[in-house]
Amino acid sequence: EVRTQVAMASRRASLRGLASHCLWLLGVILLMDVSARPANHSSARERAGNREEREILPPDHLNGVKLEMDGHLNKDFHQEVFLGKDTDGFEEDAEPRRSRRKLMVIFSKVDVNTDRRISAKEMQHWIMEKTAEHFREAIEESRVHFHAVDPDGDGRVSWDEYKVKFLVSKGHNEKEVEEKMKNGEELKVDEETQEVLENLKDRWYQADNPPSDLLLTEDEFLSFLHPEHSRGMLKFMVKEIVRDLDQDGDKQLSLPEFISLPAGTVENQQGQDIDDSWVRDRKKEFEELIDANHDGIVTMAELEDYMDPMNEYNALNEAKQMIAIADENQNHHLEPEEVLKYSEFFTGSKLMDYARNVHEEF
Ligand SMILES: [Ca+2]
Ligand SMILES: [Ca+2]
Ligand SMILES: [Ca+2]
Ligand SMILES: [Ca+2]
Repeated sequence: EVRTQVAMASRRASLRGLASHCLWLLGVILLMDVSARPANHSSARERAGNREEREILPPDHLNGVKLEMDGHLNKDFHQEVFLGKDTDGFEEDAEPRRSRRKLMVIFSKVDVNTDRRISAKEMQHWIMEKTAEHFREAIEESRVHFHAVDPDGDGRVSWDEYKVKFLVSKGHNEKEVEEKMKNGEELKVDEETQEVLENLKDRWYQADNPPSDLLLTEDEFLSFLHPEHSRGMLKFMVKEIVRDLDQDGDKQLSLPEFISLPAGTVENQQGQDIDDSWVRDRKKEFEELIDANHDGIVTMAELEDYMDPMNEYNALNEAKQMIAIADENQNHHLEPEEVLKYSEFFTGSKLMDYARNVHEEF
């Protein structure tokens, strides 16, 4: 069931944010020639898709959720929970001065007791607030997408209606698909599309609350697109991720299973370095955060706790981790200077000359 405490909530960076993110990713890909390399996050192409697909397919990347649908780490997680949907002004270095000021405005909002230091508690509350903001954004977005798949506006979408939309987004002819489905004729779709379709259907069943009629309401459609909004769907997503990574079939993940590289061979040193960072990042995440009882095995329950964006304990852990990264004077708090110095970690953008300007700007 959709969680009510955040029922008004939503998500996802504006299309503008997505576009500039894509450009950035594209730049990285071009620079590093990594098109065939595994990476801890999806490529621009995978993320963007075409417009129709974006509207009706569940996104691979969920803002404020630690793993993507394909089991990749969400590399932007810390920025997403620090900035919420408010990423404007941190997208390029055109106006570093303005960005610094903006960052300091955020700093003073996080610093609730105004002692000019961010404590773990303050950061935890901030993360929870920003997560709720992503929830609200997701709800907004899902509402728009729901109208796109429910043109007659009766508030219910059948699996067949959705399937037609999906196939049309894949380049099939709408009339033809509808005709064939009506007559119970077989549709010719390629293997990849067929596989996606089966996964989507599983997910559709899962999002359909009892009594199941295969018709999704707007709330159910939200949990179809955004599993992070529903306990049942979160479990489903975890199951799928474990299924994809589990090699010995024990329905748990060992460290080697979690860090093993996706298909692709190591061709050169550049590729090797990227593979190394994939392994390093995932090993750290596995050992420090996901495997909560540190027994070397990640159970479905552990993975579910780790991925639950509304988990306060996680938020506190994340808060502590974020502080530790920038806490140069080791006082377990963040001062303005520290946040500015580590602006790339918090905002995704390097804000130069931090030291010189911090006093005049704050
Ligand atoms: Ca404070
Ligand atoms: Ca296993
Ligand atoms: Ca464990
Ligand atoms: Ca500090």
